[in-house]
Amino acid sequence: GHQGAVLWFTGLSGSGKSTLAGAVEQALQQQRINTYLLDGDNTRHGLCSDLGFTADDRRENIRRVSEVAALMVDAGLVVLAAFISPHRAERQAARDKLPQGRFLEIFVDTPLDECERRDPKGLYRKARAGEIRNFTGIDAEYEAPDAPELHLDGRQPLATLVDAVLYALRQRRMIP
Ligand code: GGZ
Repeated sequence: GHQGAVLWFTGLSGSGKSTLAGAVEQALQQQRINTYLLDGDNTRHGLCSDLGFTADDRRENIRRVSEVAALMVDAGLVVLAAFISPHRAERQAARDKLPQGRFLEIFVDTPLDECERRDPKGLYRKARAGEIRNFTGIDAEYEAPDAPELHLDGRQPLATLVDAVLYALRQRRMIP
């Protein structure tokens, strides 16, 4: 059987990383692979409910979720983690918590103007209006990955993106 691993999706709000992670999870489950999807929706209400969006809070957010991800990998799960995770140092720290080759960094690279055009929750509009502070891409930094295992153009169709992730996993023998 397969071993656990972390698929770490990073990108701007609205880049499509959670949607992609969810679609990849479905494909893995169809292959009977045990998975868990971690994202802001299931961590920021509980484990990280005391944290906001300052740079320090984001660092602590990513530190906690990466510790949880490492525990889940110990349990044999393929963890799909979809967080903006705007700082290189915390993504590197998440990687360093896992055995070699068990961490796949996936940069869902959707340009800011496209994310803003999508604006599914109206957050970019609020950030531009000054109603939300520290918004990634507007008045908070996003450090793009230098050397992700996978650098995807987030404007491609979802099915194309899913196939690219599955191909990378097979190539690395992370899945059969
Ligand atoms: C960025 C924010 C902010 C600010 C609320 N900046 O598109 P969404 O709504 O559903 O996903 C975003 C989510 C980001 O949480 P993460 O835990 O992934 O962030 S980090 O990794 O940086 O800790 C967005 C919403 O929360 N959101 N305020 N100021 N995104």
